[in-house]
Parts: sequence; C-alpha cells; structure tokens
Amino acid sequence: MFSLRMATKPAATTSRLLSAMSLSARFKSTAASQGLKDRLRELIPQKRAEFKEVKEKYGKESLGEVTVDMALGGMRGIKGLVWDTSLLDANEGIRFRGYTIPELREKLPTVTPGGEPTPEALFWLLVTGELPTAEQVKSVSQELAARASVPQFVNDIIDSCPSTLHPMSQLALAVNALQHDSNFAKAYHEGISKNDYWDPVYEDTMDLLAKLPLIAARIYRNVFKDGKLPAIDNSADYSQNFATLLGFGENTKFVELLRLYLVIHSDHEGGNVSAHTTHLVGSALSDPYHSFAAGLNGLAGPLHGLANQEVLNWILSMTKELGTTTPTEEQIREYCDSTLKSGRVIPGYGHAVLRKTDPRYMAQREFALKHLPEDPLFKTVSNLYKIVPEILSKQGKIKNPWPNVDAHSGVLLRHYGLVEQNYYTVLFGVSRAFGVLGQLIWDRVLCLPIERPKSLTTESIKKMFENKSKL
Ligand code: HAX
Repeated sequence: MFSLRMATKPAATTSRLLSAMSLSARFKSTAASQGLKDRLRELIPQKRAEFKEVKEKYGKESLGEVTVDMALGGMRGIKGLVWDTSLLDANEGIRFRGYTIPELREKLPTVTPGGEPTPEALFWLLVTGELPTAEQVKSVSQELAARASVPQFVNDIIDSCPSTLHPMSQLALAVNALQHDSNFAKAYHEGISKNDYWDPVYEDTMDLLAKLPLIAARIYRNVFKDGKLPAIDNSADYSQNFATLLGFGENTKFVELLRLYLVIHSDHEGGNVSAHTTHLVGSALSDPYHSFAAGLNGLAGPLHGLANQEVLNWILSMTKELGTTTPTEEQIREYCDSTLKSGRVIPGYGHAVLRKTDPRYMAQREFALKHLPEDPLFKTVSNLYKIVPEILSKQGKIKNPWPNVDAHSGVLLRHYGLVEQNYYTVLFGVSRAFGVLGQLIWDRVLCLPIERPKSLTTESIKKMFENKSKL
C-alpha cells in the first residue's frame, strides 16, 4: 500500500507545474486512506466558509480583558488562540470535538467488545468532527501500519544514542530526523499554493503517526532491553502493534490500557505547552516533524508531561524511605509535608486550567478499580487522592489541589511490567501526536497566520500605569 502511494507521487518538477497539478494526484493515497482524507477534503469548503464568517461577523468583538497579572503570570486565561479539536472546561474537564471521555468510551468503536476505544478512532473524530464507523477506524489502522517503516538512517541515529540520553531527547531527535522525508517541506520549496498546504501536512501527519511506535519502541528496547524489535503486523490496530513492539503485546489488558492511554493523553485544547508549541512552530510553516519535535521538547518539562515520570519517582522514593509499599495515611501526610518544606511541588497535583479532578485521572482510576484493585501502589495512589488535596489546600496558594492525568498513569504501566519510569513521557508523546497534529492539519486548512503576540518590557508596563495612578 505504501509503495502504491509513493509511486503515484511524481518526481520534483518546476514550481509552476506543481501548482497547476492536482494535489489529489500528487498526494494520492491508498484505497484504505481514501476514507479519512476524502472526508476531510469534503469538509474543507464548509469549514473555511464558517471560519471566514466568524472573522467577518465577530472580528471586532472583544474576547476579554488582559490584565497585568495575566501578562506576568504565564498568559494564564488569555483567550488568544483557536483550537478546534478539543476544548477544556475548568470544572468539567476536556471535551474532544464536543465529547467527554466517558462519552468517547461509550461511543467510539472498539477492537474488543466492551473494550477501550482506539487512538485511530479518536483521530478520525478529531480530524472530521464525526464519530467513525468500525470500518473507517479499521482503514486508518491499516493505513498507519502500512506507513510504519522507518528509514535506516533514523534507526542508526537512535542506535547511536547513549542509553544515558533521556528517552524524550531520543524521541525528539528521531522525529527531527524524519523531517528528511517531509512532504510539506518539499512541496513548499516546489511552490505549492497556500490553499493546498493542508494536503502534504496531512500526509506528513499520517507518516509521522505511523512511524512513532517503531521509533518509540526502538528507544525502549535499546535503553532498557536487548535492542531487538519484532515486525509490525499489518492487520493489527495501532495500540496492539505498539504493545507488541514494546514487548507487552501478549497481555490483552496492557493492550487495552495502552488504547485508553493513547486516547486520553492526545489532546487538551491549545494552550498547554506541547500543544501551543507545536501550533506556534507550525505557524512559521515549519513542517509537522519540526513542529511536533518542538512540542515534544515542551512535553519533556517536569511541570508538563515529565510529571508522569516524576510522580512514580516520588511515590517509589516515599515507599522506599518508609520501607513499605502501603504507607499509612499519617506517613503519607508527613512525606507530603517534607516534600513541600523542601521547596518542591507534589507531582501529579494541580493544573493551570482545571479546577476539579482531571477526568483523565478518573478514567484511569476506573480502569484500575476494574482490573487491578488490589495493587498496593494503586492503593497508595488512592490514599494520596484522599490526603493531598487537603494538604495543598491548607497551604492557601494552589488554585487547584486535585490530581491531574499524571498522578495515575505510572502505577498502571508499572502494574503490567512497564517499570522504567524514565520512559513514561515517551508514551505521552506518542499520544499527544494525535491531538496536536490533528489540529495542525486544520491550522493549514484555515490558513492561520504566523503567530506573533505582542510583548512588553517591565519598564513599559510601569510607565503605562504610573501615569494613570498619578491622575
Ligand atoms: N505542589 C505544591 N505546590 C503547588 C502545586 C503542587 N502540586 N501546584 C501548584 N503549586 C503552587 C505553585 O508552585 C504556586 O506557588 P508559588 O505561588 O509559590 O509560585 C502556587 O501553588 C499557585 O500555583 P497555581 O496557580 O495553582 O498553578 P500554576 O497554574 O502556576 O501551575 C502546575 C500549574 C500544573 C504547573 C502546578 O500545579 C504544578 O507544578 N503541579 C505539579 C507538577 C504537575 O503535576 N504537572 C503536570 C500538570 C498536568 C500536565 O500538564 N500534564 O502533562
């Protein structure tokens, strides 16, 4: 299938010729891919018209005030970004194209009856705004499997990394290296018209999503195992393939967990560091590889995606220090106090937007209650849920004392034998690709411009308001 797609792409030619050439011919996909790409193509005129109408009708309306506190405080709450694939409500949590996580678990097609939805199904929803049929999901799974192979030089780059290089650095390195084959970069240099940018961005997105499991699993096997990888199974879904590559494919519960994990970590509206970075870099018309690699570097920060590694490190340090896997509530309280007294945060708690327990945490908790209720570390995670919010609230400064997605994920992965916590953010990265790249396609469909907010100096802010306060 992959070779058919490549064969339909003509060799480089002049820019004039290329802009005249039909894009559907240049980036013609396989029969399996027709579903998603063709549906996207059908939706584009209507969505472009809607976007234009909003701009024309409401362009001069105000979305709210920007205070000095907002400018000094990490742009918190400033509404200055369009992100159509998902929307975060402070109290309700995330909705993906209008659907909550429980609704997705109920409505998206699953591989096994009553099982978890797949990231392919979610991707269809993110890209089209429509719930896919099982058949449509299957076509995406097949297409991703067919596009999975990684160029040898990228494998060589990963293999040459020292095992002491953090897996997230290796992932960003490999994604940047895949840029070598970017359809968008090539088309841009050949003079593609702005209206057609979305097409090679779509192709890059599918290639990149497809290759992430092989890259991520290669990093895992090199750093923590014997470096050997099995082959991709063209008839399996994305998560089954990824689990097999990691060495956990036989465990059906782990595969279900991975499906859930890849769905819930994918998208969290546009303002978070990894999403915003991908979008920002993409706005310079950097291709999806460069844009997503930048987003991964943001995800690797301990206040963002690396928190999942930090949570497990912190819990394991606690159990080691206390000499028990089931610390009492009193022991947990004391450990939290000592963490806070030492000037550190309690990882996995708090959020810049959410003001209640993260529904992504609750989805994982439900999974744990169903599949591993007796796991001692899960019991500790449950006790933390009872104790930490109260401790943080008492401090009087945190805006949201409740657990976020990262407070739970490590314990689940560890239960099934994926015990190397330095690897956890890589799994988050693979999932995040589905959300931020889905939106990146729409950024180019809507021809969003280069992003360029205005900055001020501290001095200029002082001057602005000194004069006012003298009046
Ligand atoms: N433990 C201790 N103190 C915390 C805290 C925590 N978990 N969360 C926030 N605070 C503190 C802040 O450090 C800040 O203190 P100062 O005023 O002394 O600087 C104060 O409470 C107010 O912070 P906030 O306004 O409530 O939170 P922010 O929007 O500034 O930050 C963070 C949000 C998620 C970065 C923050 O809650 C945090 O550091 N949490 C721990 C790390 C973590 O779990 N990160 C993952 C977040 C979810 C995510 O992106 N996943 O990928």
